[in-house]
Amino acid sequence: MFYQRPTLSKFLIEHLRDAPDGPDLSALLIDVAAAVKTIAAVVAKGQLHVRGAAAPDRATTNVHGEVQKPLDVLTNEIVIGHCEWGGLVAGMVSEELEAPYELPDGLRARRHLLVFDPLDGSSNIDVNVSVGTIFSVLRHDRDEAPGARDYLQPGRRQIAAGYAIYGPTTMLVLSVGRGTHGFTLDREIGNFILTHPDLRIPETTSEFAINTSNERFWEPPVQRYVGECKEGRSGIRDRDFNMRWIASMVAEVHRILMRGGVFLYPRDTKDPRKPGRLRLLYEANPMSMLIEQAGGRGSTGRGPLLDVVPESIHQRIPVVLGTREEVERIERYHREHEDGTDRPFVSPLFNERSLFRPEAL
Ligand code: AFP
Repeated sequence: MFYQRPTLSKFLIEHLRDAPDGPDLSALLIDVAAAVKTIAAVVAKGQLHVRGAAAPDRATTNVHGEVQKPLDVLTNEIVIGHCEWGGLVAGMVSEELEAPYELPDGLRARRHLLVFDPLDGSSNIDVNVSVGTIFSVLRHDRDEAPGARDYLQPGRRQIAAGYAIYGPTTMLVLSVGRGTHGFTLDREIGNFILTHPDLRIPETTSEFAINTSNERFWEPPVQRYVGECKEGRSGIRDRDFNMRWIASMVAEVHRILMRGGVFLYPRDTKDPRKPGRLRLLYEANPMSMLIEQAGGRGSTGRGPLLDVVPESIHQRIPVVLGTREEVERIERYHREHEDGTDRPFVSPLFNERSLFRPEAL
């Protein structure tokens, strides 16, 4: 019967029964879920929420120099408020805070570090498009309070990762290292119900997601891959592709977990100081863990994302993730470009049948 489907709490008790620190990790993830429920209620109110309303005169900027929306600030406070009191975390890193958040001594515990982006895709808030919260849990094995260096662990060391997506339904998708599982918020009983156990990404896909307005800044391997997808059945891929771009990483990753696909936010020359737009610790790493636990692959384009050793807590990184065979093809294109064996993509405008042949110009 419907009321017998596992709740998040039951699922965590079963999956973490034998894990080191299992009960504490379960309790921390329940606190994160409580923060997600609060954020879902605030996001659903939109402009009706006193602090949700856009107040341009009170605009602030975050560590990345990006204008913070009131909800960016409020959701950050909500996550910290729900997760600092339980004596389960030693410290936190948030996209919205320049330095790691240090807990008051009485509240600090040894075990876990919580890293999160409280409101991903916030540029979509004003146009009522799905947004999300992304989180990652790392281990902290020292008695002393964590410093920034304690967070600089490769993604392979995550002990849990997940996201909430605030869409037509509010869902929580998470992994504790034994598969990727989806829970739907039943607002009537206020509980997350396991609705998508053991998510598996389909082996093949004909859907890619990238912001094509950056095309002129992409590196050749990415131009080659996307160009071949756009050529569809008239090119070497021999099938037509579909393109999506929601500008909300949580929504893109959710679509990939539900029906396959590949997401790219690659390194580009638009701002040579930035090796990509997305942040390693609280966007790329948790999403890569979820994707790999569901049978996909997360990559920088040149190698596994989860093996990258972070250099700073807000480090940016190129991201290519999704259906394994597509990500491996993109990695192969990067290798072929670097060893000079690639076949640069030539737009159909310049093929032998067109008037735009280079020698004809
Ligand atoms: P915001 O949180 O500032 O809206 O950025 C969202 C994001 O980090 C990620 O969720 C999107 O995939 C990506 O940026 C969208 O970037 P573009 O606006 O350059 O398309």
